[in-house]
Amino acid sequence: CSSMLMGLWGYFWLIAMSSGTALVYDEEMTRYKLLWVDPACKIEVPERLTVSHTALQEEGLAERCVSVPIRQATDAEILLAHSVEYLEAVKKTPHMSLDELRTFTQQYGDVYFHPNIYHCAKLAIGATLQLVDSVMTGKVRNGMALVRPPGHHSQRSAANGFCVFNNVAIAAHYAKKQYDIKRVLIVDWDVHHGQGVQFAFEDDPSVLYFSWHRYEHQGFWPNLRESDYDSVGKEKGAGFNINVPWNKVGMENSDYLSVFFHVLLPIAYEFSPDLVFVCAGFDSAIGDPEGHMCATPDIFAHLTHLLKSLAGGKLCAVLEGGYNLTSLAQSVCQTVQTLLGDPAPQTSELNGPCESALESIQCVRSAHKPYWAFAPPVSEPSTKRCKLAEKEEGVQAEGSQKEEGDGQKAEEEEVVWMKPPSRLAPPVHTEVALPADLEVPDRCDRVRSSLMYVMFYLTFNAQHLLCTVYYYSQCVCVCVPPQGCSDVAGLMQAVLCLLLPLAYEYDPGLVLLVRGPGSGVGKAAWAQITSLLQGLAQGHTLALLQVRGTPRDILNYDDFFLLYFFHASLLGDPAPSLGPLGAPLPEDMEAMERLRQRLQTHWGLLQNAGEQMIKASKETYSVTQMDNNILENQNG
Ligand code: X5A
Ligand code: ZN
Repeated sequence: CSSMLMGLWGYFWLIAMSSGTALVYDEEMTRYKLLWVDPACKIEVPERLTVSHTALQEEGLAERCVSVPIRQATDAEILLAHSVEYLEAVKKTPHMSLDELRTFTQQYGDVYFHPNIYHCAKLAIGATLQLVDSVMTGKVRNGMALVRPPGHHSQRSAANGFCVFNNVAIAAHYAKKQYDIKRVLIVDWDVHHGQGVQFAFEDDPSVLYFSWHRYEHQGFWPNLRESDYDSVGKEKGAGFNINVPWNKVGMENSDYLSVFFHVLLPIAYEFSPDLVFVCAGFDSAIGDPEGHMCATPDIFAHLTHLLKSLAGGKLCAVLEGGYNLTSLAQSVCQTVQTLLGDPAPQTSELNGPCESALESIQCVRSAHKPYWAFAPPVSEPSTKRCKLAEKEEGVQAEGSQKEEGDGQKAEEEEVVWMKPPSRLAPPVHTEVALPADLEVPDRCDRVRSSLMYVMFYLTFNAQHLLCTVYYYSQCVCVCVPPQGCSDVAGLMQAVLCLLLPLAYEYDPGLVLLVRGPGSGVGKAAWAQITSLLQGLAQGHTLALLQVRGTPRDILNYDDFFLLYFFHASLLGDPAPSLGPLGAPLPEDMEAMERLRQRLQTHWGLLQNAGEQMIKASKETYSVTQMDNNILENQNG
């Protein structure tokens, strides 16, 4: 019996998810540039690609990736997202004179053409499609395409914002057509709104588009009303477009993570995509002359890590913006290193999001409440606030104008930040302690440290273990699913909106994961929790699997499968998708919300609504009074 069961390790290894990370890049895409003077376009330079690729080589990351060749996109592929007229017009650009190119360019916003850009644009799409094929056929698990020109601003019949064709929109159509894919998630973490992607899928419930972007109450480019939080999608696609406007510059790591925990991840888990695209623009990182945000390059390791738990790990990252060459190169490395599976760096000094970010979070959550199973907001969200934002617009526009000016000054002053320290993966990834006569699973080492062995094998007692670990390592995060989460939807809600934010803010040095007998949590959910929590403590995780009876009783099918899921997710295998989640039970929802409210006074990352707005709706202010307060705050 024992040997038959142990043979199963091999069987599981065979059916296990594909491994490897693709890197799709070709120097040819550096061979076009701005040929005239245009302050709006001068930041989009060929070096953006070369510095990113060189950094990947210097960090030894490029050689660890599977190098996938690029190709040109066909007309049919371009037409998946563009009109014939537009394609035919762009086709003429390689033969145009400089003057003709300038005139052609002028009909679009913030973009430039070059005799070789049409060629590069076809390669950028082709590179993205090669990445999709590599991931979907199982040649690799995930990957990144380093491309120029970027894509997310380009529309059906228009170039825009340095973009000629919409690489990711075409790839999403392509993936749905070529492979049996029902749901695609596009996460656009570029600092600009990818309005081209929004327009492409606005009425399509099979593609969920998420974007955060510098907005400043419509004061920032592309200055669209449609970029605000209330553009939730149209008709059948209502609820499948998520816009998070940043109304102030200087957003930090905590603001980005807050939006992931309280907006994107709960919706993404409920949606359950079959494939994830990232519109990976790094102008949302510190030092960027466009974004003026303060999130550091290592945050992209965490954003990537959190997204890897979706769609069974099938993730395609495609470069969009990013104009500070130092910040760009570092951020690309953080992203690729996380795709490769190295533990994410420690995230110190996290706290609650700023007031402006909280307002945005509350607005998005209330706009999407009709479509997704959010916990009821703390207070009835303010139609008041929306009115207020409109009334404020005059004042705000001036305000943002001023900030824009300050921002430009800051750029000249040059922002500085620390280069992320190199991330070292320990030589042994996962050790397993099992009774001596049982074979350890593939790809694991048997625990060698006698301390660990004693802890696991002899005590087998959670209470005792806790004390021991606490004594030896000083930092412990104890993870207990809150009482009452009786279904997987409720459990995941608790993990995403309570456990993760709290754990990230606590910043443990070790994660201890205890699974008692009869925990009621299913195997796939355990795999999810195990994967997600590995973003903490540099991946240092101690999983304790308690089984009934003596250690030898582990030889029953159920425990064996559970052990398999545990060890696979500890090794970094993608957790299996849980499938679309329904709404948690109302009583679980209430219990979680009460807990969240109680804890948010101590843990800022648990907040999901603005201070002022909570006060406002509690005390039923008159609109005039609110206006006064806001004006006072602004003056103060
Ligand atoms: C891809 C991207 C930005 C265009 C900014 C124009 N485009 N002001 O980041
Ligand atoms: Zn951008």
